[in-house]
Amino acid sequence: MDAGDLLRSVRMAGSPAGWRAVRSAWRRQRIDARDLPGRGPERARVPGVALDAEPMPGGGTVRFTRSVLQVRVAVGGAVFCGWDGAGPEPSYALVDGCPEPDPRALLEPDKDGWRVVSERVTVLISRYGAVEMRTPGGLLLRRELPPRWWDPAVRQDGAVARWVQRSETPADARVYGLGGRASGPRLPAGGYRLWNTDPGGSFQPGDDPLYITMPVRLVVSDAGCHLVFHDNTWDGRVTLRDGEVGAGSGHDRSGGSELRMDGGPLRYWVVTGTPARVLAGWTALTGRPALPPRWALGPQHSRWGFGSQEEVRKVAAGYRDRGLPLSVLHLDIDHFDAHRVFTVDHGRFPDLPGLAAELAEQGVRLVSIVDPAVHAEPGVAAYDSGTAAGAFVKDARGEEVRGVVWPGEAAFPDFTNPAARAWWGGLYAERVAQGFAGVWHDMNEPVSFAAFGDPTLPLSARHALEGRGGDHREAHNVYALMMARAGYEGLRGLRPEQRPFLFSRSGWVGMQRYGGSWSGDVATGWPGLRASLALVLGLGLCGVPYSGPDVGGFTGTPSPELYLRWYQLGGYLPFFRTHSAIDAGRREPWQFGPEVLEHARTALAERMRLMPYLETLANIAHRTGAPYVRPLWWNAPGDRALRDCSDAFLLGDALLVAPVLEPGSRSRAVRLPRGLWYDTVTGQPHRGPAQVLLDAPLGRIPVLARAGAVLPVAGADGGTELEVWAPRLGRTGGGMVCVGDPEGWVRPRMERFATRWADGEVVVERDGKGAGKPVGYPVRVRGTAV
Ligand code: NBV
Repeated sequence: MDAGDLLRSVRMAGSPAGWRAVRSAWRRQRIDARDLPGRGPERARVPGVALDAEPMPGGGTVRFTRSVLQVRVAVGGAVFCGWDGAGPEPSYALVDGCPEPDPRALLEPDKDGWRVVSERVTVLISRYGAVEMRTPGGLLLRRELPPRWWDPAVRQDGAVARWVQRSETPADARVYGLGGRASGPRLPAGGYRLWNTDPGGSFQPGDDPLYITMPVRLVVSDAGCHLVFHDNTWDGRVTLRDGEVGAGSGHDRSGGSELRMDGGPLRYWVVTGTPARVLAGWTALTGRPALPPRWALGPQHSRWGFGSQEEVRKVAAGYRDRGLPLSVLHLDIDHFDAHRVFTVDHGRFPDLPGLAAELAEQGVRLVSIVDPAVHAEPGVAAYDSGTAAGAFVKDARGEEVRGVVWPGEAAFPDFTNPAARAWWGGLYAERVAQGFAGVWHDMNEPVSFAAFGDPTLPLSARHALEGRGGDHREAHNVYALMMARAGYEGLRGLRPEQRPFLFSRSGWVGMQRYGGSWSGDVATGWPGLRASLALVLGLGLCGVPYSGPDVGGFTGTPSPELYLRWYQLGGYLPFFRTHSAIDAGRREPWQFGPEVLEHARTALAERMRLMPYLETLANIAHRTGAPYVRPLWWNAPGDRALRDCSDAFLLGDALLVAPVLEPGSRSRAVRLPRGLWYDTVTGQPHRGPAQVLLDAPLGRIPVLARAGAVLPVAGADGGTELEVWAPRLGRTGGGMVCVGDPEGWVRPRMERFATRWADGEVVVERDGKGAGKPVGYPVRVRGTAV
């Protein structure tokens, strides 16, 4: 315990809840001191020199004096490398296990070792165990240096080898990803921990780690893009070092990184290609993103502390009376009975099903928070049934592990146990019966309040890990992922005709299979606004495209200007929800004066107009893994200036959104990718690549449309129409429409459209499979010939 911890515990011991947190922290420490295997003496090891190699389908195995490396190219082009006998399975990340090997890729001798040549990537293995990934043209994408291990000198139960691996990337490479990080989306040089963590209170840029960490990096360089994923759920640390492009001297210093893990296998996947190809390959491996129901793309409002059914009704009426669209209201833990999950405080929420039905008539859904911790008190239904199902996490002696969360003393479901998942999924029947249309998973890092130390379960706590058995060191990072699986499968079983709506604060690789996420407790302030964009972009590049911030920030009260700028950004993000803490100010758009209300109304109207486009993007994400919200370099990864740009983004292929992230700004510089871009309000064309200064009055943020874009929007009568932005003279353009089943599973048709100039006019036609058929939508052409 350090001085800070001591202070925290003395402060906390002043209240009953605080005292419980002190006791819980002590308890956690005691259990770990008793049950966690010590590190003991360790011996360092490197692979040594290569002895021989054996080809296998997709690649082969190279044997070194003190280790062995397996390299295997899978169908689709992803490369797997596993050291020390690590294979691709078992894995929490892979959606369908390991894909088949590509039989055309074979290990063969090379001048200083071996190589595996495949369609998308060439893998070179040196005699000392360095592994290079090169483009088919021979350009270096990444070089992994020979790994190092620290093996336990004495074999003892639970003692594990730790490893470290350094890698090099080209000097101009930029790194993105690692889950949800508050600085970015381009990750600055520095250290990043791989341990899902509730930062406590709130966070800002620079706070790290946060709720979702993933050993996933997307690297963009002149040579090309690749994604590297170390399939290991243990705690670890990535250190990034910037490269230096030698100014004219030609001496570049390569960028680099070091990955240090506290245990678990040394195995990784590399996916190469254009950004779109990488995300397609990545989500083929780890699962395509779930398609949210249409209503989840509409405007949403939340608050911790509505406090009563009447208040919820009033908020809905507030929107309705002002003619503001509202799609979802979220109920936080204050609607539970004594903070117990799967219960209702019937005093303050006497008729939730009635409220849900009444709101549904107005087109408003209710979403419920769900926390994993169950009040450990006999007589509490979820506790009794969980105990009977043997679902709770136990310690090494077989005793239930207790923590402290909102309801007090709590037990934690072991979501890595299939039987516990099935039991938990069944509990959602109660939520469905209360009229909730979707769920919001919180506190699932998991959090157990602690006056000192890590606010989570003891590291020695036992987990089923699908029957393999292990402890919290291995299970921690996949706790929320498996809670999402339990919730998703539960909802699917309970309401098979509807697509589940689920979003989760914590998670890991593959969480997109079950739903989305949100920023968590982002601090109210201009830095928080910036962090909320970084999170959405970063998660999207890790395969999780549906997310958004607490609009207005979680804490305190934003200035009217900050609130409005947050609102304007949020309107273009997949998950658009205002939310705040119980002791924070309100977040209804009418709380900030008449001027803000009118501007928020404009933002809402644009959101509603873009609904068909957002639905199309949701379907594209679901089919291809391409996020709705993309960095500016998405179609131009070779443009170095765009790689550092963190203050604007592409919404699909058609729009470029440049939010205002600073107080007092009424204009802002926008870096444009190559091509012609129209200001969507003034219609003025701008040619990229360039940096342009655009007006950003309080009433709007700059949004540009790509010349030639065809996007579906809602027309005045609510029907879908095509908004077409004139291509450059002599050029063509196009777009897609994918609008279908709002809540069910009927797969919508993907309609493609092309646009071109003919006889001085812009014409639009069906393209692809539908070529020759009538367009079928009203068309509105915008932009002038340039
Ligand atoms: O359930 C209360 C809050 C919730 O409003 C917030 O969105 C979560 O991120 N929850 C955290 C727990 C309390 C945080 C102090």
